[in-house]
Amino acid sequence: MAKIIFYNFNYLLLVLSHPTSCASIAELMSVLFFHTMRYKVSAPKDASSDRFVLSKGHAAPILYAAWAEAGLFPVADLQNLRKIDSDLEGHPTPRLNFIDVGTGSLGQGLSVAAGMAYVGKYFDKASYRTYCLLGDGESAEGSVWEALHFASYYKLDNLCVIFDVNRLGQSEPTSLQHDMEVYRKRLDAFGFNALVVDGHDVEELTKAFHEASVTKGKPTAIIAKTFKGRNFPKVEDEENWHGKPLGDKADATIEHLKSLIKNAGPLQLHPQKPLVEDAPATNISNIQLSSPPNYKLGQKVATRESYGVALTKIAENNKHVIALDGDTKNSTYSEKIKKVSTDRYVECFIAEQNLVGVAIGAACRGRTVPFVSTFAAFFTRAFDQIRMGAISQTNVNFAGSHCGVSIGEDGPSQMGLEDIAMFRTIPGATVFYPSDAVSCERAIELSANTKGVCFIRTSRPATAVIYPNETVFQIGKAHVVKKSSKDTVLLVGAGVTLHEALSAAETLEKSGVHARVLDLFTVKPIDQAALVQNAKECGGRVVTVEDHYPEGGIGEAVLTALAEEAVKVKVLAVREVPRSGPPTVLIEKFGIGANSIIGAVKEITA
Ligand SMILES: Cc1ncc(C[n+]2csc(CCOP(=O)(O)OP(=O)(O)O)c2C)c(N)n1
Ligand SMILES: *[C@@H]1O[C@H](CO)[C@@H](O)[C@H](O)[C@H]1NC(C)=O
Ligand SMILES: *[C@@H]1O[C@H](CO)[C@@H](O)[C@H](O)[C@H]1NC(C)=O
Ligand SMILES: *[C@@H]1O[C@H](CO)[C@@H](O)[C@H](O)[C@H]1NC(C)=O
Repeated sequence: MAKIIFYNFNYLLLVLSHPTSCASIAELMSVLFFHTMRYKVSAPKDASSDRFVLSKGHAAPILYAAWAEAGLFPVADLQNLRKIDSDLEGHPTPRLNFIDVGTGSLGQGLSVAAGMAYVGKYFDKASYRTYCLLGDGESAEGSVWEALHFASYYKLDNLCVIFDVNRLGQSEPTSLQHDMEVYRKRLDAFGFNALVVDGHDVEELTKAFHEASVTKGKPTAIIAKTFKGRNFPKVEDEENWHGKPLGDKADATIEHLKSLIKNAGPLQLHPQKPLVEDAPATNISNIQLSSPPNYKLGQKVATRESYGVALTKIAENNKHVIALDGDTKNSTYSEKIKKVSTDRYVECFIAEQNLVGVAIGAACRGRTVPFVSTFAAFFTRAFDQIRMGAISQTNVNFAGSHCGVSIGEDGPSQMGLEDIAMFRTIPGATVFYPSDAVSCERAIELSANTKGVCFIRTSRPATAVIYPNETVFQIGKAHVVKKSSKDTVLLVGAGVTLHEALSAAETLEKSGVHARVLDLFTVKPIDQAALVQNAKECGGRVVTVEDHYPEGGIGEAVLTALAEEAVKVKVLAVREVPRSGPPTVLIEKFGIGANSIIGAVKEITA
């Protein structure tokens, strides 16, 4: 076989960015891109093409060089690497038309790849394969092992994981260095077809990738023994070269590499196997509830339960809607989707980082509309994945249940009290906080059709239905749920606290104080116009109340919206670590119940 290493990665790239991390995978990338993988250069994100996730995203230059070599864009463009006006950024992002997800926060790519492979095998039932390349240092991340567990449990034989065992990390050698047998045993124990190969031997690599493609019932792990800075004289396998340009060594290194090139290229996708175009067409636009909300005013329903009802309804309407959960499906009510079909539910077990990564992978190329759920509190441990989801331009919907002290007896470890703040920081995110079953169903429907990260915060206690079935909801549009011409204070709540505000307003009315009550529906984007207008109509007096810590929550969102107005705002929120107890007792004890609201109103109207 012709030696097909491409060293176009291009002399310039040796001077910039992470040359040694690229050099260890030159043969791997050559074999993958010019022998093993099937893809269309004319349509890099074609539904039927093989997927490739470079989990060690800092090796971006070689990935860019591979696509340039394949003919997607001129090799000369590589010279724009890391420039402000170039999409060839320091780490890959979907600003580039050949990138599915952003990588570079290490340890996340394999979860995403596992999500893609799950979709390929069980939803698309198509021939495309998924490849994921990781660093050995990176493999110390726990999320990698969560993903390996998921991939083998679901027998993702269309997934091939490649470990670039180049012995070195950033600041020192990796813990296992070149102990290939330890890697092999671990991957074997995790249920993989574990193959140790010489990562610089092209022929061995092509054979291993072939074996991976014919191995059924389990995923394959190619554990490649490599050398960091391969073929860079006096740099190969040496410490202190991570992420460094070669400086005055560059010219000599380039000359040396040129002398090694056996096939000057350009390389053809040859002998590439033909693409099997068997991924079905998908249509994920205009997803609707299969039937409108059907509740009676005053009926008591928990929003977590109406989440399950709505999920089922949109799943009936569109076969690409799927649900994923981390073993909390009978608490979040995501299990209701199983009534449509058990296949539409993906159990990800108690591994929330992987849960989120799998959902991001499942959403890629518009193959599915994922709804991922767990307790709102547990999404915090996947914040890095969620943050990277924004960079990945993901369209994942997150449903966080069991928010706040209103969950009651289970105590503070189970209470989501930071989740609004967390999701509000995500660029472009939509944060829904429905207060009854009707608005919750509409939130789910809107979420399914809204680009970017969507978060739906649901509550555990059953609360009264306050909206007629036919009420129309829009993102960024608040609803005034109690109002008179004599209002002297505006109460802003959501979820359980909206009901506390309503109850406070009724009590206050008896003593002649009229309070208006506003339901934000979405905390982000927030309905600034409605807040300004209603605050003014209520004499500039506002009380916000939320089942969340004050930092980054509803109060701060309202304060920001009203910052330029002549208003006075009192913020009621949970201000200390709460404890176990009955929900109604906790709501009052931690200062967000009707009595606390009445107290705040008396102070602000005094
Ligand atoms: C979560 C995370 N932690 C730390 C870093 C910083 N970092 C970037 S590359 C690197 C070393 C990676 O070593 P390895 O996975 O072995 O890749 P190599 O460059 O050696 O191929 C580190 C620590 C990061 N990008 N992400
Ligand atoms: C996709 O489905 C929606 C809802 O059924 C429909 O309105 C739309 O026309 C469909 N789009 C295509 C391209 O088929
Ligand atoms: C969830 O289901 C299990 C198994 O049926 C049951 O034991 C458990 O009590 C349920 N949990 C909740 C919160 O409903
Ligand atoms: C909602 O619809 C159901 C069934 O159509 C009906 O029984 C109920 O009264 C309606 N509720 C409201 C608030 O209109």
